This record gives sequence, structure tokens and C-alpha cells, in this order.
Amino acid sequence: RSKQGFTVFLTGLSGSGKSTIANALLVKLMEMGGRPVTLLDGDLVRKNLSSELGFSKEHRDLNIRRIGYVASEITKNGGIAICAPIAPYTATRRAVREDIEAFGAFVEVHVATSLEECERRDRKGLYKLAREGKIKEFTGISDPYEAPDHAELVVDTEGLDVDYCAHQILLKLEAMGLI
Ligand code: GGZ
Repeated sequence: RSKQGFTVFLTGLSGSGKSTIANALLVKLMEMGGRPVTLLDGDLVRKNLSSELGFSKEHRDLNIRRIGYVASEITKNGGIAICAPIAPYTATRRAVREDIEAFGAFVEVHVATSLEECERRDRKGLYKLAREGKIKEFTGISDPYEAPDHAELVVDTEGLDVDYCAHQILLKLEAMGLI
């Protein structure tokens, strides 16, 4: 009998490594075969599903609820969804968890790279712009990030490579009986 569907939900600051880990995890899960795997990355969701939305609390919540809805449909049909938005609000993450747990497992992974490290890397130059006030409501600088305290897994990308983080997620999925 085929196993139940599930959602891996990565949350963390901009530049914390969510997308890179999500992509590594996608490759590993696809290699295993079996169930279809769908990546709902922050960037692509913003481009295709939430193109009219900005970064107010209301718009972020709407964005996350949309991602949660798509992930719940995938989970309901026995697939695997990987989501990688910032998702800064605890209550919104909890609402998405409830939506998904109606159909399968919800595996919250906190990509806990510190603000200092994300800002030091500043891969896209956004932190600099946020410090200069050229981007308003920027998470970690001028907008909140509520760190999860009940995540199924916390991964730290400081000094750890992406494949190692993705592997830790696979181990967790195995321990939960999902793969
Ligand atoms: C946070 C912002 C902002 C503001 C643009 N705050 O590093 P990135 O560029 O690729 O990831 C960030 C992305 C965040 O979108 P999400 O959909 O993941 O956010 S949320 O879950 O809160 O809805 C960043 C870019 O968009 N970006 N302005 N003000 N990140």
C-alpha cells in the first residue's frame, strides 16, 4: 500500500538557505521515486500565484495560506509538497499545519541561519537596501520573524553544507515513517 502524502515546510529568513535546501531535498526525494514531488518555492510562488501581493502582514498571510492550500491538495492526493517561504508568523504557520494535517503529515523545518549570517552573506543585496530604508517591511530588519518553537526539525546552515541539511530532513522523514 502506498504511503500517505506529506508536506515539508521550510521557514526562515531571506538568505537563510531555504531554496537551496529545498532543491537538494527535491532531487533526493525524486531519486527515490514513487510519489510525485512538488516544490513550491518562495520566488516562483510570488511570481506565479501571488504576483499581486506585497509584504504587509495581510499579504504575507494570504501568500502563505495559498501555499498551504496547494500543499494540502498535493498531500491529500498522496504526493509530496516542499514549501520554502519565509512564513514569519507563528499563527499563520499553525493554520497551514492544521489545513495539511487533515490529509497527511506536516513537517516544519526551521532553517535557523542567524540574521547576522544572512546579512553578512547578503547574496541579493537586499539587506543593504533594507538597512538604507530602500526596502520597507524587510523581515528581520524592519519587520518581524517569529521563530518556531515546535518545529519537527531545526537545521543550521552555518558551517554545514546544504546536502547535509537535506540529508537530516530525509532522516527525519524516515523516522516519522513517511519515506
Ligand atoms: C522579506 C522580501 C521583501 C520584504 C522582497 N521582506 O531572498 P529572497 O528575496 O529571494 O526571499 C525573499 C522573498 C520573500 O518572499 P516570501 O514569499 O517567502 O515571504 S513571505 O513568506 O513573508 O510571504 C526576498 C524577497 O521576497 N523580498 N521584499 N520586505 N523578503
